[in-house]
Amino acid sequence: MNIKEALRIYFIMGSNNCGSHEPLDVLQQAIDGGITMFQFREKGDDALTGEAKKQFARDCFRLCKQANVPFIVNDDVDLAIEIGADGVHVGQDDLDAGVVRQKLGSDKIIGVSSHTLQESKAAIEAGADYIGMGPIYATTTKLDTNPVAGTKAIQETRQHFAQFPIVAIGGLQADNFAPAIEAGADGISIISAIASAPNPKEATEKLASTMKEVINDAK
Ligand code: 3NM
Repeated sequence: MNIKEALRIYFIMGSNNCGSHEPLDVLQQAIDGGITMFQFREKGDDALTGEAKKQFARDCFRLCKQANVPFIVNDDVDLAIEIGADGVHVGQDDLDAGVVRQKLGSDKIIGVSSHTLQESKAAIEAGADYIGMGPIYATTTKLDTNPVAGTKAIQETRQHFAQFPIVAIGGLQADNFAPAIEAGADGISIISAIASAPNPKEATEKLASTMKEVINDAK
């Protein structure tokens, strides 16, 4: 798998991100609209737990598998191993990437959230396959984010690691993500611009077509 291409339109979702829409329908629409990777992130208020969480993860994984969309689990390494997910994403307060690598083995994808060049270096040394950097803009989707970072940390990480896969996150939408790509990100991670859109498929198509234009312009 080409990780940089998989990061282009990286949709993140949990059952509590979808408003009145049915979460599996939102995911199917996002897949039909052209997402390139999916992260199962069942966290925060009203998140599913136990068997219900596991069943929802399996249902999301099935939709992703049918479409060849890589399926990454946020934080819950045991769940990822149990269902055979393609990888795990961890934050700075979660398990260390090196420990996750030992548990998952060499052929799974590991992503790490990073906010600074220092954190990026540590994640890369620990064996991460990609890093997620943000929040680029203000977001109301995750309440405990770091302060808004803009694109400076991405630029610094890109200067030190010319080829390492980086995805931007936080408040990104079709009309504002270009600066993150211009700063060196390979793609965008999105929750609300897809999950809260009136039409998730159309919203994804718009993100994907804008991404093509931005990448061509950045060349
Ligand atoms: N992590 P939206 S920001 C899950 O900065 C997450 O590390 C962030 O949601 C970070 O696309 C964020 O709706 C939420 O802004 C992204």
